[in-house]
Parts: sequence; C-alpha cells; structure tokens
Amino acid sequence: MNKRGLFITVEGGEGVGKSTGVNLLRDFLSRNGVDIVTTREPGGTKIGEEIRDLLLRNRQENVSAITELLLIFAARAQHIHDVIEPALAAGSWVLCDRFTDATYAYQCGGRGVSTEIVRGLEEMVQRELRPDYTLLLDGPVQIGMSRARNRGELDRIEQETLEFFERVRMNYLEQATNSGGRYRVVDASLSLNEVEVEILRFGGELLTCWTQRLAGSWRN
Ligand code: T5A
Repeated sequence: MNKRGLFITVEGGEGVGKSTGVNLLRDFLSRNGVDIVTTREPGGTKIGEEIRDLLLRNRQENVSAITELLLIFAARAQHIHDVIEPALAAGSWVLCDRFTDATYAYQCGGRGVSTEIVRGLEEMVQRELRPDYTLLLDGPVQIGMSRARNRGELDRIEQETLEFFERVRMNYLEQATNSGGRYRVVDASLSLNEVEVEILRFGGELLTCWTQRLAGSWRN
C-alpha cells in the first residue's frame, strides 16, 4: 500500500484569507485523524524564513525579478529537503500556505518572468514533487488588499500596483482552469462563515479521496 501522505497547497492573492483557510483545514483534518504538517512559503525552515525576510522587507534598492525568483527557489529547495519530503515519506499530510503556483502567478503573471525559466527551476528543485490538491481562494483584488491594509504596514510585494495583482489573479485562474481537476476554487469575497463551509467541504472531499486511495482505487 502506498502510505505517502497527501500534499495540499492553499493559494490566492494578498489578504484573501489563506492563513485563515489553512488553520480551518488543519483543525478539520486533525479532528478527523489525519497526521498533518502545516507550513508556508516562502519560509518553513530557518533559512527559508530568513529568505522570506529578505524578500518581503521594504528596501530602497530595486530587487530584480530574477533575484527574487532565485531566492524563492532557494528557500523552496531547503523546505522540500527538510520538511515536505520527510513528512510525506513518513505518511503525514503536508498543508502548505503557497507553493510553486504562487511563483507562476507572481513572478510569471505579475513580473513577466518566462514560464520556461520557472518550469526549469521547478524540475530541478522539485523533481517529481507536485501538489496533489490545491485550494484557490479567489476574490477581487481590492477586497484582499483592504484586508491586508487593515493588518498594518504593507510589505515590499504588497506595495505593488493594482494591475500587478490583477495579473496575479488572472494567472491563478488560468492555472485552475488548466489543472486537470487539481484545483478547488472558493469565492473569497463571501463571508467568513460561507468560506468556512466551502473549505470544510473541500476537507471532506480530501478525506474521501484518501479513503479511496487506501482502498486502492486512487486515480494515481
Ligand atoms: N510570493 C510567495 C511570491 O511572490 N512568489 C512565491 O512563489 C511565493 C511562495 C508572502 C508574499 O510572497 C509572495 C506572495 C506574497 O506577497 P504570504 O504572507 O503568504 O506571502 O501572503 P499574504 O497574502 O501577504 O498573506 P496574508 O497573511 O497577508 O493573507 P492571507 O493569509 O491570505 O489572509 P488572512 O487569512 O491572514 O486574512 C486576512 C484578514 O482578512 C480576514 C482575516 O480575519 C484577516 O483579518 N478575512 C476575512 N474577512 C472577511 N471575510 C472573509 N471571507 C475573510 N477571510 C479572511
């Protein structure tokens, strides 16, 4: 029997409610007996959190798109090595707040980096590793930005233009359309209670998929 855990990612634009969604999903899955590791990107390891600080801190100098991209993949390489792969191999599920789909959305969609460059790094750093399922919280850019603003000072990336975040959103929606069923899209402009219902439904579907997988009828 394949005992490798499921790799679940949560994606979306700024302030759409990813952290809230990750906490909800983690609590729901834990209550249902899943051994789950929650983590985030950029970050998830000591080096990764230091890189996150480098990436998000406001600074005078302009950070080039390629510098940003390589820092993100440097943090990801350590994260996969130290946290994600060992947890999945031990049979735990990994629930990750953002992963490489964020790189396609922000660095390709937002910054205009070529998809081929990201695909090459993805293959080098991740090898076969891809998320099994992805929850996309999607909502109008202004709503997420006003939620982010309410929390205090905006970080370096949060200070990008509205057009930048519109491109990020469109890129995520394209990825969802082309994902072959990996994505579940939830309307993040709904009330917290309504979003919670959708997220718990997604959690229930994950449990069903897992049961089927254990029963040997998993699509993979
Ligand atoms: N990045 C990341 C890249 O450019 N490339 C990459 O490859 C990767 C991995 C950091 C940045 O890094 C960039 C993207 C980001 O700019 P982050 O910290 O995950 O990534 O990004 P943020 O969007 O900044 O995360 P936030 O913590 O700010 O937002 P969340 O997690 O989406 O939102 P959350 O849950 O904290 O909610 C925000 C507020 O809204 C409320 C919550 O209570 C909270 O107060 N809220 C709602 N209110 C009303 N109705 C709802 N439905 C609500 N849902 C949440």
